[in-house]
Formats: sequence, C-alpha cells, structure tokens
Amino acid sequence: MSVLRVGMVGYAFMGAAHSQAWRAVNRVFDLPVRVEMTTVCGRDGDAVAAAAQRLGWQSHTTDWQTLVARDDIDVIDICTPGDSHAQIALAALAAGKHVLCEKPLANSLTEAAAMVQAAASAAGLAMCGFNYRRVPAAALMRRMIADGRIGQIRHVRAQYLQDWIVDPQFPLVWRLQKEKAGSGALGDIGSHIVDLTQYVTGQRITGVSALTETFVKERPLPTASRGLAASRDGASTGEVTVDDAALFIARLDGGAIATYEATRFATGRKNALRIEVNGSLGSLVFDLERLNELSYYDSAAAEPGFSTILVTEPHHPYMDAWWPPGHIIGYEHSFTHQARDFIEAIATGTQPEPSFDDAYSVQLVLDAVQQSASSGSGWTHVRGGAVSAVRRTVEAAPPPVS
Ligand code: SOE
Repeated sequence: MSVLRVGMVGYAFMGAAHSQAWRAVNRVFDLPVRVEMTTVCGRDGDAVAAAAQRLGWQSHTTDWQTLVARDDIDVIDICTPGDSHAQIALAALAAGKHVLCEKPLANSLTEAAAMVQAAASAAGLAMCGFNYRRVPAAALMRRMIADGRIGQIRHVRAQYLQDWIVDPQFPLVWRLQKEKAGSGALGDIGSHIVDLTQYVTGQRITGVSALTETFVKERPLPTASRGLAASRDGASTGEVTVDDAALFIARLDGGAIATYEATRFATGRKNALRIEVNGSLGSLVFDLERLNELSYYDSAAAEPGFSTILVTEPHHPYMDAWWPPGHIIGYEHSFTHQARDFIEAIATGTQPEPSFDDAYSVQLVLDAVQQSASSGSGWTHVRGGAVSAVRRTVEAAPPPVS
C-alpha cells in the first residue's frame, strides 16, 4: 500500500477534529492509500510539541514555510484562522502539494480568487473543508433531491444558531476580529448553510438582501493565558469588528427562494444547524442536533405526514463502513468522511469537492451579503460564477503518493 504523508498547520479545535479523522480513516474505510500523520505545525514550540503527542503526529515544527516545501510531505491540511489560509495554500500549491483548507476559504474575495487560480493550474488537488456535506443524512438529502423525491424546489429555510458570545464579558478572541476572521457569524457558520444549500439543492444563490448586527461592540481583551496579546496602549477592552448575526433572504438559480439566519446570540442554541427544503412533491429537513435522522414529507404517501428516516443503513452514504443499522454516529465522523473523500480523489486523480471553485461561490454569497447589509440598499446580485469554471479530471495526476 502506498503512503500519503500529511503536514497539518494549526492544532486547535479544527486541527483536533482533522487529526481524529486522519487517525481513523484507514481503520474504517478500505482505501488504496495509507495516511501517515507526518508533521503538525504551530507557532508555539512547546504547545505544538504537546499537540503532536496528544493528537498522534510523528513530529512537529513551528515553520510552515519549510513544511510546505518538504519532499516528504504530500498533503498540506490548513486548520488555521482565515487570515493565513491564502498564504499557506498558495505556497503549498506552488510546491506541488495537495491542499485541504478549512472553511471559509479565505477572508476576502481577492484572496479566495487567488487560491482558485492557483488550484486551477497546480499539480496538486485542492479541497475546502465544508464537513457538514459529509454527514450521511445531509448527503442522503442531496441524493433524494437529485432523484426528484420532493419535486421542484420552492423554499430553502436555513439556520445556524450558536450562543457562545452572549456574555458581553466574553473576550475579544480572534473570531471577533475582522483582520483575523474576515467576518463573524456570517463567515464562520453562515458559510456552512450557504454551502449546504448549494450542495443539497444543486442550485447556486444568485442574489441576496441582508442585514447584519453587532450587538456587543466592545469586549475585554483576552488574557495572555488564552494565547493572545494584550493591547500595547494598556487598554483593557477592544472593538468587535465583525458581525454577531447575519440574516438574509436569497434567490437560487433553479427558481427557489430562501431565508438564512446565522447568529452567535441565539441564547440556549449551542450548535443548531437546521435546513429545510420544501418542494412541489414533498419536503426534507436536516437538523444537526439529530444528525442520524432525516425528516421526509411525501405528499403522495397514503397518509402524508413527516416521517423520520434513520440514516444508518448500509445503503446510506458512508454508512456501510460503520456499525450495524441503528448504531448511530456523531460530529467527528463528518471529518473522517471528508478525509476519505479527499484521499480517494487523490488516489484516483479526480477533483475533490467542494473544490476551491465551489468554496469561491460561497465567498461570492458572503461578499454580497456584506455589501447588501453595509450599503443598506437591499437587493444585491451575487457576482457571476467561479473564477475558473474548470472542473478538472486530472488526466495525468502527479504521483499522489510516495
Ligand atoms: C465555531 O463557531 C465553529 O467551530 C465553526 O468554526 C465550525 O465550522 C462549526 O462546525 C462549529 O462551530
């Protein structure tokens, strides 16, 4: 069996989730390639050494520039805050590596476009980590919509609700700083429901009308123990420069209309992602807090009513690799599925999805939402198409493995 040597940059929440996936993927799925967790990279030498030990990496480094250029690395997995995605991805693609980059793809359209362009001409393959596509029930939702089970799509109703910054004393962490995170709830969790919509419906969002709000505009600076710098001028608070919540309506190119709500101020809602699609023949509902289930309404049924599909059968997406029917799975499995799909794409030389093009289409929506909200001018068209319409099937794939 050949080997795919991974170098991962970043080791916090997403780094831990990706590590779990790299550790598990060959034990669960029968793949032509074996993953080697070669090196993890982070800025703090002691912390990254501890992370390597805890997460199962063979070695660690503080120098991502050297890491991406190394001959003994095939894949760069980017799990850093958004302000470094473009820099790392561009260097890794230039060095011929395959790249998996956490969502949202970048902090700005300009950076995202550069990443798409680099990916289009690179030897390596590039994918963005919208992991919720890989929850079996979400993948089943897409399959059922593609099979015409709910007919012509009329409505999409999507929400992603969290509450971790309701307390005004919660510190000004990087996710609340525009220069680090690009945007707030919009990019962090709104991007997931935009991607999920486009994935399950197969339709693209063409226009939006939006409003955003920052409820708490000033927050205490994080203490050094949280790994973040205190202000140089001695101030104890700083400005929140991102949105706390983003609401928008949208049109899709297949004729559907949609509503979106992404907020970190939905008190009591910890990580509540829900997407409902209503079609001419029925409806489908996915709720992350019940991720093994898919709710289905079939108007042609003898006794129509919402029924629950328990998505644990071997014929359901990804489930044949796991447990007997009825034995449920969880959040981290979506990352294992993501790793599986990425590895298979590399092994077969096909473009993994979501590609950087797909992720760019999400960025275009985020950008339109921000424009609509900041100008207050209402309807805003999502700028046309992907930077490169190229969906590559890599004919002469680079040797993917060592
Ligand atoms: C934080 O809001 C976060 O970790 C997101 O960044 C993830 O993408 C989401 O899966 C859970 O919430």
